[in-house]
Amino acid sequence: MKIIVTGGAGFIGSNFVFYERKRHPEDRIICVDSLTYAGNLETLKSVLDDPGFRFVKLDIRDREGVYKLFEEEKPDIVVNFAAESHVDRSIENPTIFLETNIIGTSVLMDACRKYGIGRYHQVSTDEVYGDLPLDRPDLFFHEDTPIHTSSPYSTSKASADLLVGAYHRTYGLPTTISRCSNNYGPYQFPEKLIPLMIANALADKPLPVYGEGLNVRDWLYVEDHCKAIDLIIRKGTVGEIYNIGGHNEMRNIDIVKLICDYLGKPYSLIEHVTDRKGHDQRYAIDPTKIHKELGWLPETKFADGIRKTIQWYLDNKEWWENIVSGEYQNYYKKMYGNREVLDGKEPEA
Ligand code: NAD
Ligand code: TDX
Repeated sequence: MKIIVTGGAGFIGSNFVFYERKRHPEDRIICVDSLTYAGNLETLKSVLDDPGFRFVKLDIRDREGVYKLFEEEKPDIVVNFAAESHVDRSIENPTIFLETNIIGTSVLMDACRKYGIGRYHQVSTDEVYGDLPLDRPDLFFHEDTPIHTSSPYSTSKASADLLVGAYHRTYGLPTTISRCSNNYGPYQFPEKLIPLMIANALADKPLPVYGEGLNVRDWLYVEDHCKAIDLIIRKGTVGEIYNIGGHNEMRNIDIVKLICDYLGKPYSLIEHVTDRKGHDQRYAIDPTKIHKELGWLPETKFADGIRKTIQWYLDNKEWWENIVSGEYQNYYKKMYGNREVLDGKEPEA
């Protein structure tokens, strides 16, 4: 089988490429990525010479380029990871989120209609459901929870999901959608909570926690997400949506403290700073459907996953130090320079 994986030079996409090459070496993977600030060819260096792998630098908004590739490769499956993925950036500049996440998705699906496809899979997010209140731990996101977005990022992802549903109903495109909770693991860009805190802690820099840090995220080890997508594209039912999550809810402040503990850094590095605008309170996925229908269960316990992740960042400093020493410095100043430090230092561990 030939599988086009878009966004394969990013965090989850690259982990998916590695998972597929190992799990299904008989399949051919064509990775499409325009290498934005978040894409890194260095990440894919272990597979670049693999005969079952091809890298194509291409923007999913480039209709002509995408059609040409489909004509050449005649893929059986498309898995679309390519996206602008950082909520804070979407608050600064929504336009690119609409262009890549919505228009890009429509270009890919038009190519699937034109050249034919066995499956188009859209990698979506739990953020399309909006948030849950902190004082209702009994509530979870189900596949039929109404879409109710908060940020330009989540709105662009929800719009793409609606478009996928429309292409399925209107044109009969064989689609599936997965909506996953927060991922962590190797190769995550250091703008995201866990790698940002690891990188800052190692440099003894302040750890900027938005507001009180009481917001809750449901963390899943990236390989478990990859395994779920692999099951959906091979065994999932066309037209369906699958929630993916590990029932592993944690408050941001507790994650940051845990990273301090692992690295032997003092909690006094923690700085509570101005909150994210429109900050979602709590995400919590009910993954019953994918468990019952496809037998998926997360395999990596958080204690193991976070240990492996921190160790990966310690062992692969060159990978992220290259990133944080470049353009990222300007991003960091712009994003964090104007955030006020709020009162209240953390007591020592
Ligand atoms: P990422 O930002 O690390 O990677 C995105 C990749 O897409 C990069 O390699 C980038 O170069 C590429 N890309 C961006 N615009 C492109 C374009 N126009 N054409 C071609 N390539 C382009 O993101 P990630 O965290 O790996 O997320 C991957 C997908 O999973 C996204 O669709 C995201 O919405 C979704 N998701 C992420 C999480 C999470 O916790 N990170 C959770 C649920 C869902
Ligand atoms: O410096 C920070 N300080 C902080 O307190 C950063 C970067 C984040 N936070 C908080 C905001 C969130 O409550 O940590 C939490 C996690 O933030 P992010 O890592 O930016 O992730 P989130 O906004 O939850 O979105 C992620 O999960 C869903 C991904 O980035 C999305 O692509 C995915 O769809």
